[in-house]
Amino acid sequence: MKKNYIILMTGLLLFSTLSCGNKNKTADEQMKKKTVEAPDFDADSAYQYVKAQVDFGPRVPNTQEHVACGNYLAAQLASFGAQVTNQYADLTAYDGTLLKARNIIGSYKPETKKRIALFAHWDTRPWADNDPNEKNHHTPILGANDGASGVGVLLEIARLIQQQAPELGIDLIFLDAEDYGSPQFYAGEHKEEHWCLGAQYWARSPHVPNYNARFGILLDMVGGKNATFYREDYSEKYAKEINTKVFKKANALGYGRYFINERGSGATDDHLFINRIAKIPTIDIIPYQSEAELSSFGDTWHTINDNMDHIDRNTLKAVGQTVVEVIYNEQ
Ligand code: AHN
Ligand code: ZN
Repeated sequence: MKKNYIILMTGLLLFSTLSCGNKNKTADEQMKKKTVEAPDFDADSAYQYVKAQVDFGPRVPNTQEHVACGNYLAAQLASFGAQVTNQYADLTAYDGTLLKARNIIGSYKPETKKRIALFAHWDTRPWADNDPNEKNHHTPILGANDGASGVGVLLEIARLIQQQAPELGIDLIFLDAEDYGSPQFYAGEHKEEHWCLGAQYWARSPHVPNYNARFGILLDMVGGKNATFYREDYSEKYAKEINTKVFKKANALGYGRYFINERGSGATDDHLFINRIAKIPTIDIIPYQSEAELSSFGDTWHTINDNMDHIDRNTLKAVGQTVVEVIYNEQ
């Protein structure tokens, strides 16, 4: 009896102490804030959306597979209740090739000013130029991880948003022509501007004039087995607080073996141009594997092995659930 009384008193004391910092909020409002329950990210569903893209074959700009997959993605977003914007653009590649590019945007609560932008690239690389076998260097990759994984996670998030809307407006932005950067066998000059052409275009002319978002999250190669994500260096430079928010949340959810809360190296990726040009603080969730033999992005990166055999639902879940919890907890 006495013991229970002590526990009760301690509880009351703790409650009143915690309450002090929030004098303007009623207890009800505070309870409400704590119980924002984020929906459950279904990794099997996300996996199917990854596979559906890979089933089209490589999605290289200026090919019919690319057109077909673009149509599929726009139709999926529409079926999940998003307002879809197709942003078509003729973009010039490193070698002068004109790319018929298409950024595909799915917007929720488009009238709301408080927004979060989630990005992934949907095109795939025309060359497996990092393959151990030189014979494969001119073969297009399937891009199960490099491209499809991020988009698959975002399609699953679209499905969840239709069932239960988060408070903020959300834009799911599928960027094109990320991976047309000059191949390793190209004898000319290699520049970072050769990459991320769709992102550069969107950052200069967003789908909505004067578009802004509180922050952005880019997902790139988020489906690899035993992937480890570090605090990518450009993300740290431009959006440190977002990195902190995401890595804290991932670790609280028990995904600490995927999200290592340490500084990683920098990646020339879509978020770099979104930060520099659109000035939206945006992080990149991208793997870093120092021990990998072929690439620090993992052994299948830009090889013909970037296929469904190397996609792991557990990684999709860790990333997907973390992003879901982050976006549903923004007010
Ligand atoms: C480079 O660092 C050159 N590229 C990283 C961006 C990328 C390519 N993501 C997927 N493919
Ligand atoms: Zn790539």
